[in-house]
Amino acid sequence: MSPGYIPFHPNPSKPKLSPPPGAVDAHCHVFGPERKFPYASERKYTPCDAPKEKLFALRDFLGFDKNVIVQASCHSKDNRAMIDALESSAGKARGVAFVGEEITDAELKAMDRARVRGVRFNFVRRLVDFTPREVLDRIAARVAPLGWHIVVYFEMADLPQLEPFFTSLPTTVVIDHMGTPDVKKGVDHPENQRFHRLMERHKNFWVKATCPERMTLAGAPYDDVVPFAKSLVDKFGDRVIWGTDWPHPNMKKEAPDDGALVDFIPRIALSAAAQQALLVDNPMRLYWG
Ligand code: 0GY
Repeated sequence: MSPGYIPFHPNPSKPKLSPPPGAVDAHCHVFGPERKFPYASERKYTPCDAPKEKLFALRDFLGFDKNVIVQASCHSKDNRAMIDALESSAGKARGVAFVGEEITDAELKAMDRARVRGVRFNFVRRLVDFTPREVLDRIAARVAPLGWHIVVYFEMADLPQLEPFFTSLPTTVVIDHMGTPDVKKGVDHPENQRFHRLMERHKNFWVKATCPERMTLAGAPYDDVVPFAKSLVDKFGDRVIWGTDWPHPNMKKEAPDDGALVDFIPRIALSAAAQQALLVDNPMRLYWG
């Protein structure tokens, strides 16, 4: 583990919310175990192992049915731990990979058979090295015919420079972590409103109402993040998904209680219909359709 790295919560609470049958945790990761799936040499942090068995046990404990497992930067382009988890899930997991353009069409097809449904483009400088846009364009053009989408992770201050590229992508585009707003600026800040306009104008854009624990200044139960997440659910209710982000890499102060994260849901999706869309219908359309 990197010095100061905070492992996931050892003993999360049972959420008060019972998720609807078939609920999907649409953003989580598997890390290692290192002895079987070593971390990438180019990684920017070394996490604690967070293997598939622990993820599936958490899924069951929280009352969820399925997972979308997103490749994280600590495994870089070595997608084996993620794919191994998909293959052990009895159809209850889909994946999002991280690939370079050296990947062959045969490898992409094999990933598709393993139920990978997207690639992630990560623009967060503390996590990854820069990849030229032309390379990303070529990868996008190759995954589009598979029906895959592209997940983008960035910090909201960088949106103006990234937006032309995002809107040129030929696939569905899924935005990680609400576009990572700066909570202290507020929902009505031009930066966040620009992001809402992007979502309004481009119906191929989806968003994850995830990671209040990363953005909050107030801490749990994340009151200061509720308006950000709720406004996305209210406005884009048929293009928003939710996930735990377990095992929560790179937390600065403490590991979040996953039960408390689940109990954030009824504060952002107030009705049973909104929860059904957020947790079941939307992720099912995007990943199991
Ligand atoms: C996340 C967020 C983080 C890490 C990664 O790829 C990654 O390593 O995604 C982060 O540190 O913000 O999505 O879990």
